[in-house]
Amino acid sequence: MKKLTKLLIASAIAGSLASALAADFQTRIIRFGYGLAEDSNQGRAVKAFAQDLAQRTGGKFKAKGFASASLGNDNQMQNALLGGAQEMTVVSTATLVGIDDAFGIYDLPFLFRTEQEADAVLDGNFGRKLAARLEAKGLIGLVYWENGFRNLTNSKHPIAKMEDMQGIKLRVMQNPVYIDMFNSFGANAIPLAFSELFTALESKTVDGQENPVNTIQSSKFYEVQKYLSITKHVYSPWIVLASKKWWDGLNADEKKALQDAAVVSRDFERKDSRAAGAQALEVLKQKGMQVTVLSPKELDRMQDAARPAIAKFAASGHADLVKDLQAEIAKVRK
Ligand code: TK8
Repeated sequence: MKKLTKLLIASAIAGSLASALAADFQTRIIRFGYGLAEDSNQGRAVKAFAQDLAQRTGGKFKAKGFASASLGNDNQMQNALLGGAQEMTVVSTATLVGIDDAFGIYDLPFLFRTEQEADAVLDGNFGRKLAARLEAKGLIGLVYWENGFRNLTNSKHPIAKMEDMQGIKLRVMQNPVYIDMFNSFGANAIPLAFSELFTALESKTVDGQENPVNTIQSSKFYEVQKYLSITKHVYSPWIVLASKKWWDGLNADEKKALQDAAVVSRDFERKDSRAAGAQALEVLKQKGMQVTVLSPKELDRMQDAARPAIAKFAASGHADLVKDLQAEIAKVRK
């Protein structure tokens, strides 16, 4: 290598090191709680976030993951963030309705057809505007991760059509859109925190639940659920949150490092979740689950049955929001 090139490279490295050093980072411990097992797409992405953040801050920011709702379920963690007792979490957007009921919007059935549509809307104006509403409530919405398309499991019998849901006690998230949707399908919807779900399935307090295949695998629901129905009734996002109380005490460099690491974790998580999701169905079959794929005709019938749930959500002060979202989806579909 020529001397000059060497010199230029050396000074470029020194330059970027200098700017990393010039950035102002305090030593910070970040308690990052989440609901799924450490060995899950959520757990892997929390690790990726912590690693990237440590690198960016010269080791000053230490994010520590707390798996399996050990700091509390989604709602409890949101409250801990509001009070400043916990710095970060990742929760289902559906569980935010207690703080801002507009977050029921993503749970309207059969909105998104592909992950790419969801990415475009969530990362675009619509998703960012909705996340920004949380700031006034005391939460900083950093990025959306993929929970994924939700499917149905139960321990009673195969569900191949809507009528098969009659009388099934089905756990849903603590969110009125889910309760209305599954009641309109004919199931008996029972809201329950995710952290109590395995035990409820095991003790047959509930017969079934609905979640993406990744979660059915990482939460070992195949041990207590025989039948899996591929319905993809909702594309479910997770949202990475920081406590505003804590956030307000950070300087601009620190906030930027968190935002940038969150984006890196988002891209990692979506890729990882999609790769894992492609394998999960085979794994679940090997574990003994019996898989039924619902026909497009049955899914259309479910979509029709759920229309009143959508109308009810729109009528509860969210008509414009529903219109905005439908317009955004139409735009990305073109
Ligand atoms: C994990 C939950 C979970 C969600 C649910 O804490 O509750 O069913 O899908 O991922 O957020």
